Amino acid sequence: MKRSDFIKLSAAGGISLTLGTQLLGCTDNKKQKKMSPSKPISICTWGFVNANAAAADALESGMNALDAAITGVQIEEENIKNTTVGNGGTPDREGHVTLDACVMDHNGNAGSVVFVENYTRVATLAKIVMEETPHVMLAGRGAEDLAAENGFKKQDLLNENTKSAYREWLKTSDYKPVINIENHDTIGMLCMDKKGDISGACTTSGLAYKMHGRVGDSPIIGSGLFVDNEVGGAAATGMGEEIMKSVGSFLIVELMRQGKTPQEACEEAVHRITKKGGYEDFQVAYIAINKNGETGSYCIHPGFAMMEYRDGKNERVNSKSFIKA
Ligand code: SD4
Repeated sequence: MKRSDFIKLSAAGGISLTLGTQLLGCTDNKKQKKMSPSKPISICTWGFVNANAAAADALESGMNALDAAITGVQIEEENIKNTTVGNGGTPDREGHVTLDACVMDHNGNAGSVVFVENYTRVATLAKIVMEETPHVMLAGRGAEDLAAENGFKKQDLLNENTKSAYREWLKTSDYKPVINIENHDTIGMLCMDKKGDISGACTTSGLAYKMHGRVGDSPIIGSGLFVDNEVGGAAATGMGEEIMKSVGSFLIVELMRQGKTPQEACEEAVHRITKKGGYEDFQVAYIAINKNGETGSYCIHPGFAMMEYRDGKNERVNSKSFIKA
């Protein structure tokens, strides 16, 4: 059996790798905090079992944290059923699918692309911006030119499903963010490799039926993703406007630097948003990992979960929420 099949199976509850009392399936954050640090580790937003398994597989075979995170999120970029990322992304109000992504490595290097049409592997493109240009962020046409120069396949990202959903939406053109359904399926991933280095990636098509040209938090270093290898990393999903206004991922890493656990830091970052009020209609969720391998996650509304891989187990961890279920 290939290791990746094994990791997926393990996540599905078919095989238990570790000794002790931990069973497969859902765990809560408290239990996670008690786990002794072990490497490698991979966490990601929502229940992306295959993406996290792909990252875990890569990490276990010795890949560095950045490439493992990109390998993981690429599963969702290629997943036609994910209507918030890559290939299956929902269009904006004008019918254009526009993608955003960023990456950050253990040396503090960062790359980002925004408003990219017709190319799907945007986390990889963000890495190219980071490694092969003197810049951190490229937008629109410039990013697309870079993709073409690097042999990316040009494709129409609007497929039959998203096209017909868009036609349906046009009948009312009603715009209201919906909590926890598929217009919130952005993948942010944080990996700690065998050396203990932390890196991350975040990729999205943004909010469904957003205004043409709108860019959210996901490709913004410090908002959708932030990594400081001395401290840890954080990633976000949900209403980008709120995450950007509080620079959520950077905030979480700085709170961890001051001594908060990943769980405490995620909670504080959510509270910075909820204390302003008006959060009834939108979701924000964070995940974080620190240098000791402790993890945490927190969200406004119930229903968010992260995937966590360590010790051969790929588990769904239901997140605590500010509003109780
Ligand atoms: C955005 N944060 O563009 C993204 C949306 C999201 O799951 O997370 N969707 O605002």
